[in-house]
Amino acid sequence: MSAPRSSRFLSMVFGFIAFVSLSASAGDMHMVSDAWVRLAPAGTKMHAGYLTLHNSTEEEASVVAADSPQYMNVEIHHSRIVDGIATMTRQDQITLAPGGMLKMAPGGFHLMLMHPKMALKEGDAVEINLHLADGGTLSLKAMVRKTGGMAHDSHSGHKMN
Ligand SMILES: [Cu+2]
Repeated sequence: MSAPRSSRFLSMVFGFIAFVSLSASAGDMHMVSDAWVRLAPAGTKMHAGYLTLHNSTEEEASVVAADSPQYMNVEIHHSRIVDGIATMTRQDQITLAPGGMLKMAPGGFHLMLMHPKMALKEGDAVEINLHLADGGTLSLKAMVRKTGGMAHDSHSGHKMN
């Protein structure tokens, strides 16, 4: 006698769970951690931002663009050493395999935050939006810090290609 009632209750519960997962935006299925922006001397026109991306979905995920209300322009860059000189090149996108992780760090991938609209000091939060290939957006805040805990870093010596 109570069976029909409990099965109806269960189907309501499962229906609710399905609704929640379907209504989650694409961006909710990815995670960003350890986001920070390197503190730069006043007047610096480009700041480097770093974060760790996790793709918790079962499909490839790509970040295709980024922006911030605090900067005129944001690009995805990759640093590397060419003939002993640190250079950085703009990337059209960053792609993560299913379940993949990418840690942006000095000397590798970074967000190039260009032409700040206001001065930043240590402890400030930078709002960053990452736009995904599937149309989703990841919004996050990155803290302004002096370093990311790495003692050796040649980022300041690099120049644009
Ligand atoms: Cu750069």
